[in-house]
Amino acid sequence: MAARMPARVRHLRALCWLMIGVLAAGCASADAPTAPDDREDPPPPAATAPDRPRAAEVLVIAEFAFDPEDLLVGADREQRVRNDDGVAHTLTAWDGSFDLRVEPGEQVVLRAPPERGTYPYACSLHPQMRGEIEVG
Ligand SMILES: [Cu+2]
Repeated sequence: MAARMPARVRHLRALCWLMIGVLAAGCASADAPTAPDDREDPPPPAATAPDRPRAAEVLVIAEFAFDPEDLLVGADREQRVRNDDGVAHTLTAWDGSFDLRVEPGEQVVLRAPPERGTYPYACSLHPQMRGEIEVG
């Protein structure tokens, strides 16, 4: 039967099947980007949550960082600061409210400013070392 069809009809039928195939492939590829496997996972909440200032019995300097980086301390209160590194560091407030040097292995007392507020500071010897003291 099919062998007796005119060549033009056979070509038309082949063209139809080809177009159906192309359309199906087009639909499949259009669906691909919305497939669940292609979605990016949302970032973990911890990565976006800013660090809150917290109180600490001792502010520890270790590996060229202040811990906690954001310290909560009462106005005019004494705050112990310990340097676990092998080099000296300072806590130098940007506004000059305090400037404390802590030798390697030493523990000292920092007197918090009497005024409430946020006091950013840095180590004057290693300016990339930064922290904040929240006086509340
Ligand atoms: Cu330092």
